[in-house]
Amino acid sequence: MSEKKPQFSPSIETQKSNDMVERPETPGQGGETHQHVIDHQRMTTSQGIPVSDNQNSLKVGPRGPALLEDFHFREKIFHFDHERIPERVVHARGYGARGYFETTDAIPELTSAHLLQEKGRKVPAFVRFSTVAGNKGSMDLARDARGFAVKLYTEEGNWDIVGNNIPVFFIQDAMKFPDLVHSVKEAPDRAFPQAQSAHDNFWDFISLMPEAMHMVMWTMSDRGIPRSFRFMEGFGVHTFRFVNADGKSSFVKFHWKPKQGLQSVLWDEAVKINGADPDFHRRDLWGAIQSGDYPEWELGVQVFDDEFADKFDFDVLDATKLIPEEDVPVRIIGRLVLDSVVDNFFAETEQVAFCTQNIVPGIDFTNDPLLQGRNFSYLDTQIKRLGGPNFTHIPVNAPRCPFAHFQQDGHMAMHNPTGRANYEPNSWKDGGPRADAETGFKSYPEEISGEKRKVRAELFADHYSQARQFYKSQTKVEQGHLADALIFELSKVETLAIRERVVAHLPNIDPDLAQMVSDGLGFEKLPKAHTPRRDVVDGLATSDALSILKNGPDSFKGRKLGVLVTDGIDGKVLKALKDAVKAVGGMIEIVAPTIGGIKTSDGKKVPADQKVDGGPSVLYDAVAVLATKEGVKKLKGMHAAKCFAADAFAHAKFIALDGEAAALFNAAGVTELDDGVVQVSDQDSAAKFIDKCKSLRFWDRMG
Ligand code: HDE
Repeated sequence: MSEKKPQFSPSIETQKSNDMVERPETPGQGGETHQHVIDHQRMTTSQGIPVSDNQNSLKVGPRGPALLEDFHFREKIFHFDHERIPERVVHARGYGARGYFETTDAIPELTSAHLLQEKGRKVPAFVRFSTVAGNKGSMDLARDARGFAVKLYTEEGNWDIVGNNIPVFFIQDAMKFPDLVHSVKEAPDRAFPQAQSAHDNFWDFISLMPEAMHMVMWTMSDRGIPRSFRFMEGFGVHTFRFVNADGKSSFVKFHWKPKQGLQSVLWDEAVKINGADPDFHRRDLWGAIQSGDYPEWELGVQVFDDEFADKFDFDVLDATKLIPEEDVPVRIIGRLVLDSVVDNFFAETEQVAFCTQNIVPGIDFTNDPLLQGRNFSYLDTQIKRLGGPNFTHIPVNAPRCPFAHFQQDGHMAMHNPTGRANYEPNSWKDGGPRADAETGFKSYPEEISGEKRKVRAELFADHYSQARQFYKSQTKVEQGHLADALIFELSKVETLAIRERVVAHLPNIDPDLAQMVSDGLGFEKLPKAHTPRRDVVDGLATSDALSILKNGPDSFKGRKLGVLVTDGIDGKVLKALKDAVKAVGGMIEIVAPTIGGIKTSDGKKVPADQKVDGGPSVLYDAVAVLATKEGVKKLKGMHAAKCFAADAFAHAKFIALDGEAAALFNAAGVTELDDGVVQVSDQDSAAKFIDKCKSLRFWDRMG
């Protein structure tokens, strides 16, 4: 066989898109390759050695064997083999973005934190949202709490508020965290189920841990299935301290309030979104930021003193309890804006290392036993994941203010000190940094005494009162969702005794809820209620702040309309809808029988964003169907089109129709249309429809 020419040269398809440039060079011509370098840098190894061929390994002749001396090949494969770092043991699935925080109301009377001394002070921020239970590749719409972790690069160091979208937690003492997490994650023998709590292990654990009942009310409510990261609140959860310049301390709880309003999806939608677009939440955040619709949250603080803490019905150090906003109002002091996506997911989102112990002068911890355990845990996690003590050398974790210390060396040290002084005290002229008793971080000098014992404070034993308050604060629609969620989850539990043990907690929360769930599970009679360790505090005032539906948006801004269209429709109606959505800052996507799009009655081509089976109505906040008689005939033959209509209706969405579209709904089994379905024919009716959509759902349809 001739050795002169290689027998095989792989070709690279050159498909053009906006991101691509034409690459006329033909790679892979073995020894003959003459690599054209057109608008590209010359490829090198990581040692900087120029590469001549990136298609073929070094061989003896075209049919091998391969040679060990191919250092380029060896390095490339070696590096690839080491691309992964351990995923987070919890919150593995997450998505980050950059932005800034700005103080809008200075509070020097409460804290000496430099950032909060003056209105207008602004610092860079990095935020990572996440689910808790699922692995890194799991779907976004799992029923779960969401992580809401914020890193503020302040002038006095990094301040991390590592919170969730739910203001309370499942457990009271960090000692129980590994048990909680083991119970919710895949069972160790079978390695399923993934990213869900609807299984025996989780509910077994919960049924035996009544302290979790309050948080369970939250995760089973619509808070567990947010519409996107942009539409959820964030909470610091624990009680922290503010300390002012005079050393006076107050207690504080942190809240992030989305300017976009709160919004969640229905469970049936969540299940379908997970199939249609498992990246729904990350795609949403990416899309919003890329289109310039920057999501924004207000930072609110609930500040209270010892006197309030002493008279409050619950222990402020107990992370399974919240403080109702009606009791201690939330004062808005700043804004967080996310205005930039990351350059590289791994570099930033994967490597960002949040630590609850990252606080700055003016902020301090309390003795919340969950927080104290966390302060210990996060550093450990970072060392394990990032491989050594120098993770603050990674740009996303590095402070943006000057820093100086005598720590040195270790894996991957990037900035080592210069000069000979690497200890202190020393007498050298350039002797390095010194601690500053005046401005350095000082812990609040709280006086503490007590017996050294493994115990919990007595008030922690109230497990049901706030669960009841939460349930009672929901609208009827939300209460229905919560009951349905419990029924769904417990129906996935195979062991009857576990189902019964969970339901036996519910009468202590609300008898109607207990009965609904018991009936929904087909129990012949309601299991006998567990005896609470402490009497349930009845008559706690309901709190509107706890409901999502009472805190929705006041416009369709940031929401998405999906328009299913067919050939021959009136282009003016489509344009009217586009204009109306645009006018309020919403988004629109065209869904069509083929991705090639359609032609309107006046012959204009309208490209599609989605082929109908790739753009189900669950991906949209509201929908429109514009279809001719012929078009409806075609859609009727497409199962996905009928599902588009049937689901939109079943999910209580607002629906706009033009032409013969009603016939599609008929064919999909929706025989009676209601006030949530409107005809659009011009600018005016389109604008009215979009105005209606600001309530997001036509809940009357759900009875
Ligand atoms: Fe976490 N948690 N956690 N956690 N947590 C982690 O740290 C831990 C808890 C939260 O986007 C880990 O860097 C313990 C409560 C968020 O990177 C780990 C306890 C709340 C994130 C860890 C808790 C949270 C984490 C895993 C019980 C809400 C994601 C990866 C005492 C207030 C941060 C990592 C990100 C991540 C430990 C309880 C929120 C293992 C021991 C309560 C948002 O260190």
